Amino acid sequence: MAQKLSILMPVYNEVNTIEEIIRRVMAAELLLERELIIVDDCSKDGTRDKLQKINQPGIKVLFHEHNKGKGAAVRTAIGAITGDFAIIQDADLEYDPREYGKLLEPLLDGRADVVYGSRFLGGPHRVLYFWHYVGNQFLTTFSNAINNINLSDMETCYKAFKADVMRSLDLKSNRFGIEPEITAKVARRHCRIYEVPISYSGRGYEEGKKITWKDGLSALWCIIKFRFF
Ligand SMILES: Nc1nc2c(ncn2[C@@H]2O[C@H](COP(=O)(O)OP(=O)(O)O)[C@@H](O)[C@H]2O)c(=O)[nH]1
Ligand SMILES: [Mg+2]
Repeated sequence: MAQKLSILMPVYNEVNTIEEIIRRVMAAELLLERELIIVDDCSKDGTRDKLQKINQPGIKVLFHEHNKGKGAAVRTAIGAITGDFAIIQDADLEYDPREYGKLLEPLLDGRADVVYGSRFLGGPHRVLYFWHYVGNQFLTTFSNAINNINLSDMETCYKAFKADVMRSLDLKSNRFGIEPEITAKVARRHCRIYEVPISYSGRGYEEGKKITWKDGLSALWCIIKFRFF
């Protein structure tokens, strides 16, 4: 039987991009079968109405009754995985589904248990905020130091897994702590982690970016928490 990729999409207030990202995910060239699992995290901007109308084979839509955060949405999606591999896909247009093939390669040929798509390995990327870059580098370096690994982009959305590995992580974070939590757990289990360069079409705050310095601080706390507690 053909192998399948489960694409996990956490969504919160993405009315301007949701239709286009779904189109791109379903159109991306892929050697595997695919299923798209969308989790609406109680959007209030009309995204929910759009999602309620979806009735397309290969797309599952789940709804949270309250806003719980990206981590919670990813966890809900994990519960619905039926594929052999899984990847996290944000619902904005910052990451490009045409790169799934590249991300899956080390998983499909059996070298890797987990693959991170790195925005900092020379792929084309939009030039954006200095302090985001500094914050990203700091969080990645700190996480590397305490987990003894050498990632270049811990906070990337594009993390691809063998489905069993993803389920076994038993994730607990509800918000953006999900990224340090995944990283600490795959490092502690000595999963074989690969990185591949990806492109990054970052968006500005005027285009709907939501992450702030407070999320950076909470990520810092999560790095410590998931390593030591
Ligand atoms: N900010 C935020 N994003 C959420 C939440 N729940 C799900 N998401 C989704 O998680 C993904 C990452 O968030 P995003 O705001 O794009 O991060 P940013 O691009 O760094 O601002 C997006 O697909 C969001 O729609 C939530 O409670 N808050
Ligand atoms: Mg984003």
